[in-house]
Amino acid sequence: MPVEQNGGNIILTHPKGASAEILLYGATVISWKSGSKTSSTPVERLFVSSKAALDGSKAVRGGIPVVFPNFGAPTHPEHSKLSQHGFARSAVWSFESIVVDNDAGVSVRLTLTPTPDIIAKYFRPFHLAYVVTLAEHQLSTDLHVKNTSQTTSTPPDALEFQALLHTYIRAPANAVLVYPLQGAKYYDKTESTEEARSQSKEETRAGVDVKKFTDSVYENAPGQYQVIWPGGGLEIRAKNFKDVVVWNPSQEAGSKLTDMEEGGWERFVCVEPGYVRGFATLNPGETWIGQQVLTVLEGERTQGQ
Ligand code: TA6
Repeated sequence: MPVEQNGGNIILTHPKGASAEILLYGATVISWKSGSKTSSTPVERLFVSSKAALDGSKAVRGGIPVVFPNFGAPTHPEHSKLSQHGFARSAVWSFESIVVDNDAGVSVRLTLTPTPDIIAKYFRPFHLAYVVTLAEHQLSTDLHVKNTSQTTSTPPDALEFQALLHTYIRAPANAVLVYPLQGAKYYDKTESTEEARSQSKEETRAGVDVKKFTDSVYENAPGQYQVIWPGGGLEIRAKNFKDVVVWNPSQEAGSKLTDMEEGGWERFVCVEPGYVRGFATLNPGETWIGQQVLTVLEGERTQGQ
């Protein structure tokens, strides 16, 4: 059965063995199991903390949380009542439809429109669609944002937002490297003062590691990334997500997260395509689509190998 709904979970199954599981809560992908070109045995590719709440009580610590309309603490006046990373990852989405179901793969579409809880904190009309597509060795997640305002004011009733896919990649944090960020401008959120955090730096490393507490926001990043470690790897291709965040809390910050399993920070790197520096703007009726395509790299030659 390529698509099954089990209560609040959607389970996708590929004819060649890959699978994915999505919580309607937050439209959070909580599992992606895939083989590779060198091994057909499906392996879990995402990290979800064993202490993560999967009952809808709080945002999932792991998988691919959807961040909208603000990244981090709110900075836009319209987002002032919202919590860190916005409401999309903590709202219950609707399973709208099966978009594709064939030998190449399976695709489902989830949607979110303003609920009373959202309206109480955020007044703008919007329509979100999230299309998750499972192929043999690939998982795509596309976020569609539409400004559904019917206002014909001048200036137009613009929707200003940030969006990011907070992807937790299962990988050995002491050995994983992220390419190609050398030369990219970034902001280091681990700096101890706001002044230092707001100063841009230039990435000098060919491969970015996360052997220490890392929380880096790369602006206008390449849009295609290789996340590799001895014996494994993923490629991330991003469209319209002009920035990318690389995060690992290490023990320093990870041990303070109540829903982070002991030592969990040793088993993942977050590489998060997003539009987080500045705000994307949509006039009434306009739609923006941010896409992330994850592809298993095992068995492929990659940078640094
Ligand atoms: O994407 C990195 C980040 O913004 C970090 O600063 C850290 O806060 C992380 O997200 C996790 O945020 P959360 O709200 O899920 O605990």
